[in-house]
Amino acid sequence: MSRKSSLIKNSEQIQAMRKACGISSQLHTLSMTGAVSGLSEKNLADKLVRFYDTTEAASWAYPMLVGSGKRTTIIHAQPTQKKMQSGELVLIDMGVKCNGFASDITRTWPVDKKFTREQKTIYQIVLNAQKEVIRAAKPGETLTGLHALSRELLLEGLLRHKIIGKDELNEVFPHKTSHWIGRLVHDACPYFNTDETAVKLEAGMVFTVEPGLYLKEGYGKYSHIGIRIEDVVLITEDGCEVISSVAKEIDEIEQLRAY
Ligand SMILES: [Mn+2]
Repeated sequence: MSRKSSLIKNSEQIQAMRKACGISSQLHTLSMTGAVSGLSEKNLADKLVRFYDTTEAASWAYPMLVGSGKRTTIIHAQPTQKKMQSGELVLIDMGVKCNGFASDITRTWPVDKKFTREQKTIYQIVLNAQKEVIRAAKPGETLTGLHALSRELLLEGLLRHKIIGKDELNEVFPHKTSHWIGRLVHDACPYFNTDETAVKLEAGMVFTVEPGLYLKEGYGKYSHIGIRIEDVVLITEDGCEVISSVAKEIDEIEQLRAY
């Protein structure tokens, strides 16, 4: 099979990815419902494992990440015994596999019923970038181009709120916006052609859109806020379709948190 042909998924493969995304979406939605204050990250992960056992998922696509409080600023935080506390955020990056195909979804939500004002500000910057990138994803575009758009929007939002200087984006957004996804969560498909131009998006290609901001120490009232929002996107003939389906607007998340 050529490198290009594994980039473009057939209808059976897309069906498998829809199923994996559907189950993972249900798991994420479940994670957001119910009180978690005082539970550990591990307790929350265990709750998801129990629900996973009742689904038709074949396996996890990768080890689940659960970070709370300042651990949301760690890009790959494995769940620990740390207790989730009022005022903190929880970041969960989790996906299952079905019929050999992976999903990869991230959501960030408050331990409490509502986001704080500072959390909302950062969340809205990330969400805006994520939605704008999805709006721009269509045949002929490239992941390189979408990443540039994502960076531009994150920087503009942070500068508007005077949270970082214009040269500081790499410190708070140290990863790419997208990766291919398929049989593997990070599908080993090429990002560049042999002539070094970026691979152009075509109908049937599937990738993630996952901008994030990770504010560690030194950002004043915005310190210790880490937010990533990740969905799985399928390129269609004239645009794209988000095949993961979990609440991501602030009011939708707060409704789920209103246990
Ligand atoms: Mn990912």
